[in-house]
Amino acid sequence: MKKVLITGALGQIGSELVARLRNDLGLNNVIATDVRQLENNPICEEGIFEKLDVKDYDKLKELAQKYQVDTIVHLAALLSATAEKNPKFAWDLNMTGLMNALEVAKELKLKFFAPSSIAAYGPDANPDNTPQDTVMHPTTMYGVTKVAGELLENYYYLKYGVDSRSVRFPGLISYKVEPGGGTTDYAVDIYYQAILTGKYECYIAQGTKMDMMYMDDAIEAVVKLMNADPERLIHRNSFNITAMSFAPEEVAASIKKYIPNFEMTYKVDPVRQAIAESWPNSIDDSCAKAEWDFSPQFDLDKMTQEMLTKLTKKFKAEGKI
Ligand code: VAH
Repeated sequence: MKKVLITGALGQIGSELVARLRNDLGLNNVIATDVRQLENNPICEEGIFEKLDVKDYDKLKELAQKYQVDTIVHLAALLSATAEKNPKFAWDLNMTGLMNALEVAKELKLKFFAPSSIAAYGPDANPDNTPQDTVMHPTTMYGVTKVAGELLENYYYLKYGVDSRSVRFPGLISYKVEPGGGTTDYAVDIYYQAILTGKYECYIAQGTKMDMMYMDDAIEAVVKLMNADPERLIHRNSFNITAMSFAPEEVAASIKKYIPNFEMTYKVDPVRQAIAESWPNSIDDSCAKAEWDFSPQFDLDKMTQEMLTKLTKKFKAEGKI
């Protein structure tokens, strides 16, 4: 991975992966793309940025050739809650975009990464320590696109030799760019509100455990997998990875260690609660550890300290507190 084109560069993962790769590979070796362009945004202004709708195959191929990239990291997709509001559009964007990116990777002989998610599992998979290889019967459109995406990436590897790699991300927590339209977003919102208002009304019910990870561990996982020895990879698309599994009351308790007066209340959103309940409580990531040495560094309290410290600094700089 020496020169990379990233789609969805303005998203929660993309914005941090662009920053990391610009640092690791150099500004001229990262081509950040997104369907929108933002004013005063470092992703758009501190390196190479191109507007790109991933449903436009010709433009995607033109950019990959123009910049002579050796890798495509395809992140552009709708997340779970948004996809449930418009499932047909979600299928169209998620699958047309993925197919276009894989086709360009095939034609230009590029390395390829696109994320899957714990959403690829459904309610009939064992919910605790869910195995890497098991039944995959998701009941959300987002999950359907993730399972289909895994199968498509494996197909392009087996039939065309595309070096495609993928991880099943858990919920990702970060302070730089807020996620949009996810089910696990509560685990980000709670930190924002803990500092801004001292309370949070959670839309996910107490006791609802989901796998989660701090963004630094997620970014490190992508870089590590993409640089891993291909001879060691048995699974490819897509590796389970996780750092922790918690329910809302557990992240609230972690916050209270640093903000004792923090108050948590609940107003469950039935749609996102149903999505959350269809996903595992915890997944088994032993294959990622065995095949490419995945090793997360943040547990819940270390993440809470980091989030509260960095968000306090961010809000003070923005004059919000
Ligand atoms: C979502 N954050 O909530 C994403 C993720 C495992 C959850 O795929 O849709």
